[in-house]
Amino acid sequence: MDNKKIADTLEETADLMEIAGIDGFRIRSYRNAAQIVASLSEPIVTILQDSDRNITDIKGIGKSIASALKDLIERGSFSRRDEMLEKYPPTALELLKISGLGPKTIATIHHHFRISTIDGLEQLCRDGKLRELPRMGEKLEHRILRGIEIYKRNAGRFLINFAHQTAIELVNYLNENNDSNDITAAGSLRRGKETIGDVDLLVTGPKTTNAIDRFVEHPSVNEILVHGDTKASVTVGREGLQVDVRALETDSYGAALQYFTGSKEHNVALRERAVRMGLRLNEYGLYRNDDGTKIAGQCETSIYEALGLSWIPPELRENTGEIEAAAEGTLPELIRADEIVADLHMHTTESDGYFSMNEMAEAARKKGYQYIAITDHSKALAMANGLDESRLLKQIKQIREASERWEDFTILSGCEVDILQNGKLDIDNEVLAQLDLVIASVHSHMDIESEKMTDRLLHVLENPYVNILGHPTGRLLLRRDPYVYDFERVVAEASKCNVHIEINASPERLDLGFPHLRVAKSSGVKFTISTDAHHTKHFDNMQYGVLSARRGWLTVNDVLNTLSLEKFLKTLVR
Ligand code: DGT
Ligand code: CA
Ligand code: CA
Ligand code: ZN
Repeated sequence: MDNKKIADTLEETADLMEIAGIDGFRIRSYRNAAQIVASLSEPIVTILQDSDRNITDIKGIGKSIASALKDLIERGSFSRRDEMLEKYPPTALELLKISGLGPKTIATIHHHFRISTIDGLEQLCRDGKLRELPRMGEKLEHRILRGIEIYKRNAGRFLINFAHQTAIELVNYLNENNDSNDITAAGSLRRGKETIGDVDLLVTGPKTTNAIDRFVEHPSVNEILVHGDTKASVTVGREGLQVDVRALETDSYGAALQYFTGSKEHNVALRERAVRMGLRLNEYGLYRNDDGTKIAGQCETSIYEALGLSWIPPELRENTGEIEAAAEGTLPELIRADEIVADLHMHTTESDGYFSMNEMAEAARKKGYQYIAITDHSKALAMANGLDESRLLKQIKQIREASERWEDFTILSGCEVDILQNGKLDIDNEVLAQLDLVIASVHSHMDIESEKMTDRLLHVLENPYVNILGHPTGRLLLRRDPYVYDFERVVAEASKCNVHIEINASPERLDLGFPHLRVAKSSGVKFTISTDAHHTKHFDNMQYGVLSARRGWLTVNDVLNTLSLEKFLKTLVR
């Protein structure tokens, strides 16, 4: 068992414990352990087998977790896990993925109806049986049915960070063989799409057959779907993500890369353009129709050029105007990850984060940032231990002091303030006035009518202390649809009164995303890209936020956390 698998198993057990209603502290210890194991650089197995070492020496691993880890490696399970699996079949875990359905409800439903599958639950709601239970009504049935609909619509899709990390692992593994093949990820992953159906790898070079044979032997491969000389298809991990590998001739690599990057809509439009020019485009190259001469194919740029276009960044290839812009030479110069100098949304142990303010700051500084903002939750979010006015004032003081330590790095005091149902904020204006930066976010009452949500958000913009609208549509990818409101009107107003729009880089949100970003950009509003980090490792999610921004055609001028601190602070003046 490798560390990732161990971490997954611990997480899964924690999920089951949650359904079983076991005390939160214990659950947290499993989740913490999962995080620790996942981030270890050395296999747990190696440490366990070394008689001179003790896994309890690892920070955060106590006695009971240590014994669970030992059992897990020896026999593939441990007593807590056995106990949970005896109570709840593994299908119950799937139920946790349904939005609007918490562990407690799942436990109650299981207790009364012995139901622990999605289909069973769907039937139960359709038959109107759930309302027979205390505190459960028609409304909950509808909410669950909607959750199931979203779940089924997204079944078989994966968050980008998971697909991306899987791709990196496989590419590195194939490169270890040193057979000088060239390996690239194409498809939706290369386009930076927020969710991924399957990973498409392309390999070219002298020994592609070796690569394909080696690929299907990777330890995380679950099932081999296809294994030929030039193509293999597998599923990996317990999640079952499909990965395709295709071997290609070097002289048609560019054409293949172009073709398999897609999107399909972009490819169709590009082929039509080729036809109008008396050319033929396919995955092998670009050919003249009259005599069949190949005029491009080895590199992608040459194909676009031969079609009278500048090279189009993959993130734009959705046939939403990029081909026309490439023909006119008006493609935007897209924002790059290395232009980001700050992260402006993060949580610490004061609310629901895993690290202290100082630990977060050190990590951000190490990453090369010039400044950050600490933005813990406010009091309305009680389950995240949100801060009230007096705790916030204390934190502001601590931040000012901590920030003094560095000449080349600044911590701004901020807060992710809750937007109440009536559009008011849950922290007094006198205290907001003391903060460097205020993010206002909706975390509750997301189901209200469009008109009411619009008014609610417009009301937020009237508060002179608000600087940024956090995760502006509230979507949770694969789980929860955006809340509904007059988006165009709200961003137009935000632009007018100098409130900025967040691109939340958490892979579960990527909010704003395409196509909202295009609408927002055309209103002239400015953006910040932030990770909403609850853990130092979440800082790495910035790359996905930048990809989203690129998919929204944003340039460095649209994104404010590319500015020096001095210039950035000026953009906060309302
Ligand atoms: P996904 O996997 O659902 O996240 O999205 P993609 O875009 O990666 O789609 P996938 O894996 O089915 O195919 C990869 C690329 O191959 C796709 O973006 C464009 C190209 N492709 C696949 N099928 C077709 C097709 O029928 N026509 C054209 N023009 N291109 C195709
Ligand atoms: Ca794909
Ligand atoms: Ca595919
Ligand atoms: Zn939030």
